[in-house]
Amino acid sequence: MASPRKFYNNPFTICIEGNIGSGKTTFLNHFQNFNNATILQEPVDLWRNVTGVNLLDLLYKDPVNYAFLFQSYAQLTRLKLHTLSTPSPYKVMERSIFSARCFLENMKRTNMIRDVEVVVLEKWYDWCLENTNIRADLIVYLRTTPEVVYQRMQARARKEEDSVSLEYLRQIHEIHDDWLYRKTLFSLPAPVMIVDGDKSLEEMVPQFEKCKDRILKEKT
Ligand code: DGT
Repeated sequence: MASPRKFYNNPFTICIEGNIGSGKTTFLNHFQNFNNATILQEPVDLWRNVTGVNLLDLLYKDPVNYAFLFQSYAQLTRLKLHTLSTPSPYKVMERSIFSARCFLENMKRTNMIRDVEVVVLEKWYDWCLENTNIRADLIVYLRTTPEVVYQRMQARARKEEDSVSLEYLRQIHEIHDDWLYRKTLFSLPAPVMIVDGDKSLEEMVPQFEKCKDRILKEKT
């Protein structure tokens, strides 16, 4: 009889962060060849279909009315991934509950969201951090130039992102940089490894190898 599969409640966790279109999904896919890793992509499809309602679309079409709702659902879906047990000792996640704060910060800076909505989301966030098992051991920051990700975003043409401007990508970039590059915004939940996300797909391969080495070093 086959022995029951072991599950890890507290796997070593790597979060891949970066602007919209910075190549997180592609980078994540390199981990398919990394033994013992469970790869968790961002739950964009869940956001696109909340019992038939496309929340991602509503976020961009009508941010004043839907930013809070979107943010609260994104936070929930991310929390579920953080707390998921994995069949392997490494968990590699696209974004994290931490990066949701970058978007919230931008909503605050641009007055897209009411003060009281920010308070509620931050209370949820604090509660989750204190009362659930959210682990992060390494953050990989795919640092990109806003103009480059703007072009990539236009090329992939995700229909919900029609209205996303270069200005918006610049704002999101600055906040990621404040957090992970200048390290002046939020506290860091884990060490940060910076990867040049402007590079081509082929040039990313050695970067990924470096990342693997760093992970093994951090784990020991
Ligand atoms: P990649 O693989 O680097 O190209 O990553 P993307 O662009 O597929 O994934 P991501 O997370 O940067 O963005 C997916 C879409 O969802 C994009 O339109 C931005 C939006 N998004 C993701 N997380 C949040 C969030 O917490 N708040 C808000 N307002 N938007 C978010």
